[in-house]
Amino acid sequence: MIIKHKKLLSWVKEMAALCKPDKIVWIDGTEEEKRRLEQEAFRTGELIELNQEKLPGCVYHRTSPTDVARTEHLTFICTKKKSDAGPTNNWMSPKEAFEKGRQLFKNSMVGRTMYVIPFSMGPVGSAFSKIGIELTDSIYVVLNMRIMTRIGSAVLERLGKDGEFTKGLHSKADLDPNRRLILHFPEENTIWSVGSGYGGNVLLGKKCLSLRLGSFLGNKEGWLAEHMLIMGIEDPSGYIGYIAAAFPSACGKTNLAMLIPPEGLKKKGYRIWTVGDDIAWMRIDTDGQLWAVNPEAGFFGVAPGTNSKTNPNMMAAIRSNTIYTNVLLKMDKTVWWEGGDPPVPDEGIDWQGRPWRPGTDVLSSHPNSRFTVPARQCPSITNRMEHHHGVPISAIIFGGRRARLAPLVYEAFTWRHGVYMGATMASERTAAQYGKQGEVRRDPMAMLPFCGYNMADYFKHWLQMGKRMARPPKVFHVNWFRTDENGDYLWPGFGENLRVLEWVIDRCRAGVGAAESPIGYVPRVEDLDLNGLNLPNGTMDKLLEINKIEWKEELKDHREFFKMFGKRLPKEIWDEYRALEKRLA
Ligand code: GTP
Ligand code: SPV
Ligand code: MN
Repeated sequence: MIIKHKKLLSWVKEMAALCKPDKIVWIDGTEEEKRRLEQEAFRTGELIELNQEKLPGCVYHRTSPTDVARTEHLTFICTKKKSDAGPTNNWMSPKEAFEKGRQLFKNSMVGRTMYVIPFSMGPVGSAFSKIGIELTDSIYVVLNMRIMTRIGSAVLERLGKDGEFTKGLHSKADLDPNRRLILHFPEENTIWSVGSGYGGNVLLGKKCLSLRLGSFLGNKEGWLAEHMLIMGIEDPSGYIGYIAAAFPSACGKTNLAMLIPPEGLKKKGYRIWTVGDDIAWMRIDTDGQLWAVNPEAGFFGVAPGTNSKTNPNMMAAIRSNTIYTNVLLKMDKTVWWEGGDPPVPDEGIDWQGRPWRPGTDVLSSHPNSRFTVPARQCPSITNRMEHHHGVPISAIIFGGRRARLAPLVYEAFTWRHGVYMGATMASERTAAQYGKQGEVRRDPMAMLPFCGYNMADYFKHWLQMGKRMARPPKVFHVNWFRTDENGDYLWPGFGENLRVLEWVIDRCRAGVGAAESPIGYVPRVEDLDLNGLNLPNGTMDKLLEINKIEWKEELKDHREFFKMFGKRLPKEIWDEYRALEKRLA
């Protein structure tokens, strides 16, 4: 391979001088290269080959037991001014961060190979795509990037002699959590990640580029980079309404994006088209509408809970060419996880490499164990995957895990109210990030861990986007996770969620009814198609209930949260706060 890009060459040289790899390999993205890398990883034990008859093209990987989720406390936004990172981000000055980083990267690749991965977020050659180069000492990372992004020679060609690219440097180093840092330099278009081998920390195209640097750029250039799934809902007339939905990590994006319609709705003629399951880049086009693309090419999905009932599309997708991480390895070299398809295996090797048998408290798979699979293998994948303009968005949906308070679904009165709804999102913490599980924390637009700049400015940007659109999407909030007195979910979720989306899409086309409440428009029970669902009497009332006393308590928390942004918080947010307060009075 002849590289014509001088800046790229000199940067690779400089980083190699720091990390001191034994050799440098440029990734071309071919099948032959993939086989070679797999063979090498099988030899070293970095990967285990799975049963090629039952799971063709599939491999297995275990991360270090102290390296199984994103580490938000070790993730930093390194802008010159601290105030530009804002109160919700960890901040370090670029000077200090580069110095600390250099110490950790120094000689980190001795005895290893440095792989140079050219990758494109979005179709190669689209004006909306972004190119990055990731330097890494991990074959696991190369093979994951190969699925999650578009990689190889075509990207380098597109970059030409002097194209712009994000400079990504990653080293596993010694995987010591005390020597781990995920550093973002939005002003330098640079990402440094060291000491981890876990997905979101090391697949630098994903959260680091597409969301943290992406959101920073979006604010500058007038577009949105969001932690959202994108899906099309084809109704009986053949019309496809597209929605973008933001739920925090491990709160149901992947599952919703590829749901199978329940029998009754299928008979009516409903069909789902999956566009993306984690990230949306959204722009206003000349038609004054919001259009969305999924910059990724694969799914990095949560394994536990995935089975042929909850997500048949995903089960079909992950039968081949899939990387499994931190799940149970069965004796026949296939895989299983908690909430996977029956039967529960009699024995296996657990995610930490120890013999496992059912019937004890020990989990076979880490709760944040995952699979990496090409999006094109999903039976419901849209044929618009390579379309540069993406899809037009009719509705934006926010949601979280709330055992109480938030009803099944409600609709914002206006875009501005919708921004307030997104800004006040909250959810119980899940296994996708370190920290106390189950604790409710505010997570605006599901972007708390991913917004690469001051969140007050982010709210302002959202408000301005609304003003620039001729017809902004309607905004909704959903909660699939409300529980009863015993802590059991009231709503069956998964495919049944389409009953709620039907109402959402019908609201966008101004057909179906709703009742006005202090927090927004809420469907009456008769506005939803519940045929065939057979929920116990009173369940729907509980799901749609709005408890004013609880909401007044919640409002206090909104206020506390917003206070941290001081004067930088847009006035419109306080206006919405007061309007809600009044409606609840
Ligand atoms: P990230 O990849 O971390 O961003 O997560 P995600 O938002 O894509 O979440 P995902 O769809 O992988 O779901 C996470 C967990 O929630 C899985 O264990 C699912 O089985 C469960 N889940 C998803 N949808 C529903 C639902 O509608 N109801 C219930 N009760 N659980 C759900
Ligand atoms: C998330 O945690 O939101 C994920 C998985 O999508 S990770 O890539 O690890 O961030
Ligand atoms: Mn995610």
